[in-house]
Amino acid sequence: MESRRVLAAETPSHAGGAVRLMGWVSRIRVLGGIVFLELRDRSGSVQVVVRRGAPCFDLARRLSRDYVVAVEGEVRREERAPGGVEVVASRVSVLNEAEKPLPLDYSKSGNPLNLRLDWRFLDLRSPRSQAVMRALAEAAHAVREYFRSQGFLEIFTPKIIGQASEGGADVFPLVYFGREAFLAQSPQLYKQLMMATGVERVYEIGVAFRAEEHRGPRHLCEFRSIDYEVSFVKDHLEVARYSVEVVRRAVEAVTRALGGFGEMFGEPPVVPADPPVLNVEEACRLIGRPGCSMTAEEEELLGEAVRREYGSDLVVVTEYPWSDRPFYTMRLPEDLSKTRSFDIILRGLEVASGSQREHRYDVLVAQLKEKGLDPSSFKFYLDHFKYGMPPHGGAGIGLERLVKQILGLRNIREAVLAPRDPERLTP
Ligand code: AMO
Repeated sequence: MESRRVLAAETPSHAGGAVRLMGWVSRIRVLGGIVFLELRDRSGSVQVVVRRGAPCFDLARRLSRDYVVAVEGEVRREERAPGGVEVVASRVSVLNEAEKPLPLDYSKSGNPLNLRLDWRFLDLRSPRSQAVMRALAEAAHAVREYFRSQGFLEIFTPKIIGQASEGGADVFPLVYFGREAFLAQSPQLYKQLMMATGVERVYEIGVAFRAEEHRGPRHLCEFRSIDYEVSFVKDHLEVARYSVEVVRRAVEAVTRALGGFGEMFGEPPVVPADPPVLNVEEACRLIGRPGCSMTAEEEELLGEAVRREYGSDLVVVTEYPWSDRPFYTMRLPEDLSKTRSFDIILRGLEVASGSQREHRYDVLVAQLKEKGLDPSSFKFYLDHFKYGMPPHGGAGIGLERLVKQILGLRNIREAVLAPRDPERLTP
């Protein structure tokens, strides 16, 4: 008997030989004198049969779903079995039991999302939820590869910070040895700080915290943000190109890893290398709402219109009003009411937001004041702009939002291991 563990997906290559498998019982049927087990491990599943007369027959009959077992046996070709082989067991041992019934029948679709999230570890045993976790990992991996290939340095910025980077309202305060501190809403100030060091190109995939009272399907209080910052950019359009490429690479990687989308998810989004770019006014006209402010509903309408008009699921929207953007955003020199900013709308939802930054010290101080912020509390940040800060820009892309949109998930909570929202702090 071979003692090395073989994975379910490897069994066909062991046809005629002996194997040792370990995993979960994902199905069990007792038909006359035969017990059929479906054994699942990280690679997939394989059929195991236990015949009456085998020493482990009585034990196998008493197994139930989600028991953790080890099986030893011989691999036989069997046309009727999934994968074309089955393992005829000579030995079955129970590594751990599972209580019955399971609090969540994860083999069924249509379980309420809240129940799935309450029993997340069970939910994550389902092939669909495992595919979502895989998609997150593949997307993050592809993004890292992309940035590395473009000469970006990966950075690791602090998540406990002294001042709000995106404005005050959405920030989680905490007590830091008797002083007020916050959980970082984004690495914004730190990625800009790196531009003052001469590195020129940085990125981070890190956690970001938002104390937003949103309970809808698009927001989390803790999400993963893909951030980058790049020096010597001409304008926000040049900055946006990196975001488009990030989305393209993520779509490609996820599509490849999931082997197409099959029955689990709809079609992957269509993301051309050169997607449509519209300023806010043009976007509003396209959806027949001149003067609109690109609310979530208007983004959805825009998603549909762009698909119709340009055959693209991605659109870059530019020149958001100064009143809607943070203090660090550069304004259009010819019209100070607008900014050199952009959002990336994928299938009708914002997945990225960025801009060229204001790098001129005096203008930056004036912009802080205009936003009602106190420049003295931003001294550490402002200092970087006094001693040789190059022109630069960057963006933030929400990893969960991106995966939600790529897979066409209804709720962002499906695209995160353990969502944090105003109600949920466990698991
Ligand atoms: P912004 O606040 O628009 O920009 O965030 C950037 C991207 O992060 C994602 N995102 C969220 N995802 C889930 N839940 C949330 N509550 C949430 N909030 C934001 C979205 C969004 O497009 N510092 C700027 C970026 C920059 O200019 O570089 C920023 O944080 O996908």
